[in-house]
Amino acid sequence: MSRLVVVSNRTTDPRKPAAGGLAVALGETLDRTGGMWFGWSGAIAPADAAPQAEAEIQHAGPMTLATVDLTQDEHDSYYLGYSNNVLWPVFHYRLDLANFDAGYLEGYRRVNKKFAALLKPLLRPDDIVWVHDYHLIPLAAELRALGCRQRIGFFLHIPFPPQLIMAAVPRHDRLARTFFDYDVVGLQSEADSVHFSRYVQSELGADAIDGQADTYRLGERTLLAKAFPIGIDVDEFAALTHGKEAVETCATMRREYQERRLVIGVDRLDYSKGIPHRVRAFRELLKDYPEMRGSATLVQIASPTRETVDAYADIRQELESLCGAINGDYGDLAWMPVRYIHRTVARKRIPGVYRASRVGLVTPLRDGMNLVAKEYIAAQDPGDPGVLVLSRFAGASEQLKEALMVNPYDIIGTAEVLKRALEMPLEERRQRHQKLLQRIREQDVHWWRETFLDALASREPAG
Ligand code: ADQ
Repeated sequence: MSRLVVVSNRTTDPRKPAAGGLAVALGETLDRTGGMWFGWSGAIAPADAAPQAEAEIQHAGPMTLATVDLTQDEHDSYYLGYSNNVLWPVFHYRLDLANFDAGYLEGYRRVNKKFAALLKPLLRPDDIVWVHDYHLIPLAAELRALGCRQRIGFFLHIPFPPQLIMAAVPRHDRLARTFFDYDVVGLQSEADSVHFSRYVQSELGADAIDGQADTYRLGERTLLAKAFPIGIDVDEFAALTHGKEAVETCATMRREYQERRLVIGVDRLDYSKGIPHRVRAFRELLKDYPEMRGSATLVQIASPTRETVDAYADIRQELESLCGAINGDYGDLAWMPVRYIHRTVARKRIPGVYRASRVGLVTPLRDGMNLVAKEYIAAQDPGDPGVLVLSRFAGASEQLKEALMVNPYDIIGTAEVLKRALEMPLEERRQRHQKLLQRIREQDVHWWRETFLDALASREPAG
C-alpha cells in the first residue's frame, strides 16, 4: 500500500489525549503506512529568523510529523486574513463579513507556495497525498508546478457556496481552477456537490464527462468531485462516554439540575453556528410557554476561537448581553435559565455533558457537516435517549433524518420544536435514536477515510 501523506493547516499528534476523532482516524492509516502529517507548527518565527530551509521532522511512532513555522506577516495574511476573513465567511454565505480589500490573497498564495516547496523534497513518487481544507486550496497547483505527479486529493471541511456567492470573490476563477490540480475533491454534502458542479461548469467552463458520475474535465485535467460526508468514531466516542471523566460529569450535571430538563449547545464561538439565534429561540420558549419557566435550562458551552478577528469579538459581546438579559428577565433565586460557559471543555468530559441533556440543540446557520450532532447521538443512553434538534443548514441534516429539523432563522418555529423535543414521549425518543445511531454507525469516520482513499487510489496518477 502507498504511503499516506496528510497535509493540513495544523498537524496533530494522534497519540495525544486531546486528539479528536479525525486525527485518530487519519493516524490509524498514517501508522499503518508509515505515513507523514505535514502542516504549520502553530509557532510564529522570530522576526529576525532566517527563512526556513526545510520542515522540522519529529517521529510519532511509525508516522512522521513535519512542520513549518509561519512569520507574523504570513500568519496575518494567510491564516487570519485570506483563510478566516475571506474564505470562511464567503463559504458560509456571509459576504457581508468578508474583507476582500486588505490584500490578503498575496500572503495566502505565498504560504501555499512555501508549503509546497518544503513538502516536495519529503515526497516519494508513489505517495498518496491528502490535503485538508480551505487554507490550502492552491497547494496541489503549487506542487504540480514543482513537478509532483503523485495522486493528490483534497477534502473541503466547510460548505461550498452557491455559484453567485463564490463569483463575488475577486479572482475566484483563478483560485477555483486550482481544484483541477487535484485528482479527487471531497465535499461534505450533496448540496455542496451540486453547488460545486454548477460553479465549475458555468464559471470555469468545465465539462461534466458523460457516463462518469461526478467527473469533470478542464483542459487536460480530469477531476472527481463528490460528497464524502465525514463521520465520527462511534465506538471511540461510546467508550469515552463510559469513561470515568464523562460518567462523573454526567452525574454532577444531573445532580445539579435535578429538577430541570437540560438543553445543551456545544460549539466553537463562531458566527456560523447560530448561537445567538438559538438563545433567542430559548427566550421565545420561556415567553410563549410559561410552564417551561423554572423547568428547562439552556447550557451553552462555547469555546474561544479566532478571537483577534473582529466578527468574533462582536458575537461574543452579543451573546453575553443576550444571556444576561434572559437571566435578568426570567430567572429567580432558585433558577438561572441560561448557563453560558465561554470555555473549551476537556474532550473526555464532553460525552457526559451530552448524556446529561434531554435536548441537543445544534442549530448552525450554515455548517459543512457538524460533528457535535453526531457526537450527541453517540453519547445517549439508548434506553432513555435525548432528542437532537438540528438545523436544516448543517450538512449533517442530509443524513440525520430522524432529528427534529429546524430553520434557525425562524425563532418562533425553533421554540415550538424545542418544546416538542422537551416533551417527546420515551417510545418516540427511543425509536428516533435507534435509527440515528444506525446512520452514524453506517457512515462513520473509518468509512469516510476508506471511501475517500479508495476513490483517490483508483485515479490514474497525473501524466
Ligand atoms: P468545526 O466548525 O470545528 O469543524 P464541528 O464539526 O461541530 O465544527 O466539530 C467541533 C468539534 O469540537 C467537536 O468534536 C466538538 O466536540 C468539539 N467542541 C466544540 N466546542 C467545544 C467546546 N466548547 N469544548 C470542547 N470541545 C468542543 C469543521 C466544519 C464542520 C465539520 C468539521 C469536520 O466547520 O462543519 O463537521 O470541520 O469536518
